[in-house]
Amino acid sequence: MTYNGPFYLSEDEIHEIYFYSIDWAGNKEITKSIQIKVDTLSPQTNVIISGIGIGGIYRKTVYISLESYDEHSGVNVTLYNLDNEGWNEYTNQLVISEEGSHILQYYSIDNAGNNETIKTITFQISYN
Ligand SMILES: [Ca+2]
Repeated sequence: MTYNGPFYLSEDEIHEIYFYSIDWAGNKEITKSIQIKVDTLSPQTNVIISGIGIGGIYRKTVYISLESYDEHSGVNVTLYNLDNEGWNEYTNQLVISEEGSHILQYYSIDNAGNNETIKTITFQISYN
């Protein structure tokens, strides 16, 4: 194809573009290529909560894992905010043993800068 001006890549995938120029004398430049990743999809984060209890009320320590997945560009970071103490980067399983009601918010950002909508779960720890 002859280049006529800017063009759009809208499909979510890795695009490989090959290009070269030819001068008036017919000399062809070496073919070059660039890779362009298009990613419009937000990541998905799932919460895995484990502990002893039923119906969101736990009798002992609660363990929370956040598993994230992203199509195309991959997950850059997963963030969580436990009991409104502020946003932190998720790296390891969360261990919560303080009695009372808890609220956990979480979401991920992919390598293209797409933010997942913040998700929220609530649970309670009661030793009695
Ligand atoms: Ca994505």
